Amino acid sequence: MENILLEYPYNNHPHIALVRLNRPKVLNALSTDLMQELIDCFLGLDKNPEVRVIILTGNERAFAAGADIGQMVTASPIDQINDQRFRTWEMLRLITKPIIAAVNGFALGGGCELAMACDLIVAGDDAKFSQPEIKIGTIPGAGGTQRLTRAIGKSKAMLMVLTGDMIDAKTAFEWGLVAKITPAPALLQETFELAKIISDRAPVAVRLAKEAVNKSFEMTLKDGMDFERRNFYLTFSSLDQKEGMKAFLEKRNPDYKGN
Ligand code: CO8
Repeated sequence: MENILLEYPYNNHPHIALVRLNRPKVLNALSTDLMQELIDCFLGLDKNPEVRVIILTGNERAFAAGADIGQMVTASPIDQINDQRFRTWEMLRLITKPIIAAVNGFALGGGCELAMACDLIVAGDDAKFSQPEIKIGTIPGAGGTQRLTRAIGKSKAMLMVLTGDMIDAKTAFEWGLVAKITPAPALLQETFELAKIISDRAPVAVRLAKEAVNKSFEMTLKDGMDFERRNFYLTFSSLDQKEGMKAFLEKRNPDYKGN
């Protein structure tokens, strides 16, 4: 892999992997190759039964400053269809394990969209988010008009998408785009602490919960409630559900095996 770095186990933790976007010279611009490496890496981690939580990060200066403008400047619509660059983005939805985006610096355009495609965002207090495509004559193409609107509401999404201007981490937190803010130097440590908490939870239930929350974006309330109920029932076929409830009654910590 040339464009990303994988640390697994991360901090010697057997259930946590860290994936780092690694094109620092271009502020981690998301080239087609980078996205292909990223999805291949995620699919591998998703298949590994030991991995329970994935952290995706960039560097201090940038999470990612967008799709690679150099690759798009002369592209025709047909070029974009032929190189299937959106296929890799679509495949992010296949990952069943939780992915936490740990964002320092710029998360712009495709970078903001990539962070939003993760399950939750933790931001350093220096993080900056925007959908700046309008400033370069185009519009968001990987969820910026859809996920952002669902996260922060129509009026604020319009403000960001129509002006292209950045918002800071505090604003992103207040608007509900970001789950948690940390001092920038502590971002990875605090995200790791959060990942540890999630990795201590019953892995099958975590995956079913992630799936159900994501369905809320795609279903009516009634269909979503039905879907949730089925996943709820499904947890009762796992040994971890028995272990979790028994451990509670026996006043001890559960020992989840992921089955
Ligand atoms: N693509 C390619 N190169 C980039 C990108 C980018 N998105 N962002 C920064 N770079 C490069 C710069 O060209 C520069 O390279 P060089 O040193 O060779 O000149 C280097 O990174 C450092 O950048 P700057 O010198 O500009 O650094 P500054 O601190 O002055 O500015 C900014 C930082 C504000 C982040 C500025 O670089 C910027 O505005 N970048 C572009 C942001 C942007 O417009 N992003 C949206 C891109 S379009 C998009 O994401 C659409 C997504 C659609 C879905 C995906 C489909 C595949």
